[in-house]
Amino acid sequence: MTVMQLGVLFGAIVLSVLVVWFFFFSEKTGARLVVSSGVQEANIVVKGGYTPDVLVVKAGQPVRLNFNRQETASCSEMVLFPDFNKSAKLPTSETVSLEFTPDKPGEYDFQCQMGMLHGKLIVE
Ligand SMILES: [Cu+2]
Repeated sequence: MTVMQLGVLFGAIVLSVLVVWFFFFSEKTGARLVVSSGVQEANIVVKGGYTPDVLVVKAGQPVRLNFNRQETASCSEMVLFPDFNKSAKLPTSETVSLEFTPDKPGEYDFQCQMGMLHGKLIVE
């Protein structure tokens, strides 16, 4: 192997370690939302649960959550944010956006209408 090949190999190993670390790390701490033009936005897949199910946002900035329900089970056809008085019907295979601005830091649960699926919004 040349020095060049070794360098590439080493780079690839470092990169995969970082990727693995990122996934494990982000799973524990929740997905931090991407801020684009002042709106904190996240795409959430609804399928037997919410993915991601922990969202970390900043207080005082608008949040936009795009729910995409990929199942027909009636359990998940509504999503509720009781603390923000927000709810939405989620038709299968459609993306439904919920927008609100959390102004107080804290932990807020969201759930399906029966309270069987759970997620958490952490406002910092
Ligand atoms: Cu349910």
